[in-house]
Amino acid sequence: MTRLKSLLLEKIQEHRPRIQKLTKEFADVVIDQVTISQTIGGARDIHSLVTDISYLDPQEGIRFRGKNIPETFAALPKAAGGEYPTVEAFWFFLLTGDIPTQAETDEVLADFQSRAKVPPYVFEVLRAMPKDSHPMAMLSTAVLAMQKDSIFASKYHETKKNDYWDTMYEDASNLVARLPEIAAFIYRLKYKNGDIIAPKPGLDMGANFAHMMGIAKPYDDVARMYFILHSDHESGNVSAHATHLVASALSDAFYSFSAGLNGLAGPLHGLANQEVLDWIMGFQKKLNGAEPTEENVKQALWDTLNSGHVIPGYGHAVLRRTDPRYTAQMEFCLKHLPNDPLFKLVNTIYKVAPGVLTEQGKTKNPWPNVDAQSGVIQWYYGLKEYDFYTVLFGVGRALGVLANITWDRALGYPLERPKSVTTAMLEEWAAKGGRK
Ligand code: CMX
Repeated sequence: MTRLKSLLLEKIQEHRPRIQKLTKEFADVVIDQVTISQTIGGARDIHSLVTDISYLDPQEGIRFRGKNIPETFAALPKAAGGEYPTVEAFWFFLLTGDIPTQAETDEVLADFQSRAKVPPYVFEVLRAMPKDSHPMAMLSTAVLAMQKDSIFASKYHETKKNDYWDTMYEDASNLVARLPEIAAFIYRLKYKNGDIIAPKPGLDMGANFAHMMGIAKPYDDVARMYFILHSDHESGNVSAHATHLVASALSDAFYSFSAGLNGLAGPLHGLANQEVLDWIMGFQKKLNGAEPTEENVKQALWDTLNSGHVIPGYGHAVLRRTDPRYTAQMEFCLKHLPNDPLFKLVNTIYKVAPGVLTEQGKTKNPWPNVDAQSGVIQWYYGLKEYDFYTVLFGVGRALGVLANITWDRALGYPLERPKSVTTAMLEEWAAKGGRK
């Protein structure tokens, strides 16, 4: 057993009594109440999910295992010659909450390499898809195609509930290890005439992804930063929640993560990174060569709002400030591409959009989220096919959601099944002033 897996088992055994105590001794303690507005309005802010892998504070932003983004980057072992930690080190940290040593990180790298064998039928399935399939549909299909090899599913009847986490961990690790090659394959198949670049043994995930994409340094660091930043945002967002929900039926990691990817592909969630670039391209086309200014950006933002559309990359269901994932990427841009025209335009939008959204008065959060900044970096390094951007988000998101469903099985979290009501019931409770 690897050090990661044995440490994970120790952590699981330590954690189980805490959940057992809460459910046995404190089952009826009330921690929340639900309003009609929350029931109709997408269950916003109802405290009904548990995870210890990340926590999202509306003001502070994300903490992974208790560490904010700068603390996470500072604490984890860096890639050789890189500025960012390896994805392998981060995976160890997400699963266990411990900072791995270099030796432990190297062991994850070796373990991933032994797992990173994408079955040939996945490439056949991808090649058979219509050429104009969206890259997210391709990624989700590739993940689902691998379900037939799920260890969790094949051993389900012979596995005791207490050990479900083990086969889930095996599937989750296999998936994480294979996703970069699948994503790079989709990219090269779709946009580079099928000129596929084979993986290179010995490289960490970020470096190998950059290699398979055919993009030179420092894209290896971009990939590491990008996958880590997009990994987890607690459990209520659509991709995490969809993955968790499907896994709660004891569906395996392939079924569950494919479902999560389908949610990530929506324009209000992960597809927003594509939408941001689409908005910028449309805006630049309208400018017809003129300089972007605060005035013409403001006008374009109002045009978008007045046409009934959202401003992509702005707003958030939980955050009430600039997303620290936006800030982390902005810092990268300030260091590596300070004079890039697209970066400058994104900064101009940042100056203007919060004011426009505040003046419009609808959104609870006028500040940018992760998607407002992420495409600029990809574009700068030559990845201009922006309908691919959500795939990058998906590869990163796998780390968080697959770590979560492994822990879901370890802690025996049950089938998720909220209760629905009818409109007439709500009307009756509204008239009585509550459900009495
Ligand atoms: N532009 C225009 N209107 C916006 C807006 C934006 N960026 N953000 C929110 N609003 C509107 C909502 O559409 C809603 O309008 P209605 O009352 O007409 O339905 C109103 O403001 C209130 O919404 P909210 O409570 O502030 O935000 P929600 O929790 O409902 O939605 C989100 C959150 C992210 C879907 C929304 O802010 C949005 O659509 N943003 C643009 C898309 C985007 O960037 N998504 C990516 C989020 C990060 C990620 O998951 O990747």
